[in-house]
Amino acid sequence: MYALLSVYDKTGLLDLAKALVSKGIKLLGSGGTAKMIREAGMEIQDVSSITNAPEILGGRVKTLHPAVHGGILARDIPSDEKDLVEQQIEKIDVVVCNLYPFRETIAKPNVTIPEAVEEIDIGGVTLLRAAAKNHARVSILTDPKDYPTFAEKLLTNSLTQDDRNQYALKAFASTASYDSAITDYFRKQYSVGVNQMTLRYGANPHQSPAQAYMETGPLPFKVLGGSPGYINLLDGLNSWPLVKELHENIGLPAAASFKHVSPAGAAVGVPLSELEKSVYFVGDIDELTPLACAYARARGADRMSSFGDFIALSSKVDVCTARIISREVSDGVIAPDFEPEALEILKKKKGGKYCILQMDPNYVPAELETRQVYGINLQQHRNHAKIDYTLFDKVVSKNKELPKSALVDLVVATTALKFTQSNSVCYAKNGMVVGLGAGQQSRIHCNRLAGDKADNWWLRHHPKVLGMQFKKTSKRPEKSNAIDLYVLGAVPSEGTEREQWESVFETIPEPLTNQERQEFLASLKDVVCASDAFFPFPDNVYRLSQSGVKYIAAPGGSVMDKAVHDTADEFGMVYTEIPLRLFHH
Ligand code: 93A
Repeated sequence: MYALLSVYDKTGLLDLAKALVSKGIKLLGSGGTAKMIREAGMEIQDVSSITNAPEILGGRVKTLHPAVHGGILARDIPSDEKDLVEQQIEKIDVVVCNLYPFRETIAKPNVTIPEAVEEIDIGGVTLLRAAAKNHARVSILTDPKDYPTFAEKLLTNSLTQDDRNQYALKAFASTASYDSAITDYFRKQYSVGVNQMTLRYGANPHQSPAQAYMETGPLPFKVLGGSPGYINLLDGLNSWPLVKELHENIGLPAAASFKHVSPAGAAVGVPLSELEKSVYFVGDIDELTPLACAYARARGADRMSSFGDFIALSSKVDVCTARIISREVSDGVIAPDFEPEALEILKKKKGGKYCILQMDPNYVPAELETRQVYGINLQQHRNHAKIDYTLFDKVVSKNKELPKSALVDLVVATTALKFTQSNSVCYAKNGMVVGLGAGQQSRIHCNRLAGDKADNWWLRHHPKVLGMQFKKTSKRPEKSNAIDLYVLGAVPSEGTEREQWESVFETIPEPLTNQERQEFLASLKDVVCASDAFFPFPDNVYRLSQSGVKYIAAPGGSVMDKAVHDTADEFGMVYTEIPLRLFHH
């Protein structure tokens, strides 16, 4: 019986060798390993004595030989036995191997590619793989921590097939992670900007290094301007499929305005009335393209949240859309293509640092997605649920009338939820998100947040808001802020905040009375609401009724489903039960 030992890390080697020898196992070793064991007074043959070939190429070829791999890979079957006899090869039952320190080498400062290359282990990986493949017979030890228990089991004749299975698994994992370290290194050497992109830092400035990369093939986007950060990519890669799916499923260009991996707004290119144009701060633009309509709506829904957004656009960016973007505070944009003049406009933003990503519209991500949390891999099938009109076929309320416009809004709201941090509830109208509650632990809190945002959105259509006289010098964010405080009824009656609020106006607006607010809110009608999971109690329906919601889409499954549906019936609402839960994290 033979054991082959070839280790870079020689920890525990001598004790293990002693155990093997005392069990009557003959030892074979590669150069340095054999030398150490021999010097400790134990008998060991050089690998070259069975290969009849010396180590060559400065050690690059030590154990790569049929006499070694035949001895490891042979099964206990007649044809393999016959081959071994013919070739005069002895079976090897134990392989002990760990690899050249590639990771440690590349971690050193200023290491050169030739230095790194020399640390790529070939023969050792082959030993590990061959022995792991033949674990039905061979024990493969790669972790010095396993030596003592192995020795113990060997000496007490208690080594089992399960032990060999576990050793093999460890060996496979060790070659896999070794290979991924090598791939990671060469991606950074040879494929910067193609397969790999180094990021300034991760979610926070103290989280570095950080990178984006593909396991195989190129990244599906090109950077046309700026340099994306980690959160930009999280936003971009969540908002892109949102607009892509909206465009595909509704047939209109779509836009999304993302902040912290949830939409602040999302919309399809439904034309804007003159009134809507002024609510969304685009009243000065005569002709809006469908894509510009989509972005004006996405950005206009919740201007406070959209400040510094990451934008996704489903079609080629035109000059009109680029002009709207150019005057807003924004971090970046992802789109399938850009008209040359539009690109020039965007490239001038943020002193040339505006992040512009061109997405490959034909890119299809892998079916399985894996992420790591606290060092643990979590894997799932990606959420490939299609959100089109047919999703809303099951109407459980008495009122079953679903006009086309409500269906469009249901697709918008539900698709937005698919890419919103849960829990989430979304109100939509006129092809756009008008209120979105994201990332709340309680559904009713989510719903209230979404409803309050929808109210805020609607109050911004009030004649008193539209008639506001701002100073020419007032900036767009200042106006958004002032309007927000005004419609919320949160403008203080005195003090510095009051003075600051007043300072943006040419003429100080009369306050919006409570009665005016209530009367105007009562005129909000035909709003759609979607929820990423069931409404557990009727309280949610009461909240919906206060913001003009008429159409609901939510999955069923609550013990209170009937009570929830009955409450919707009280308000004459149309309640569609969708067969999908849409949690997203
Ligand atoms: O350069 S190699 O890839 N060529 C080989 O044929 C080979 N066989 C074993 N490196 C090879 N090894 C590695 O040598 C082992 O993985 C181990 O890390 C190291 C042990 O060398 P030594 O016994 O000379 O210290």
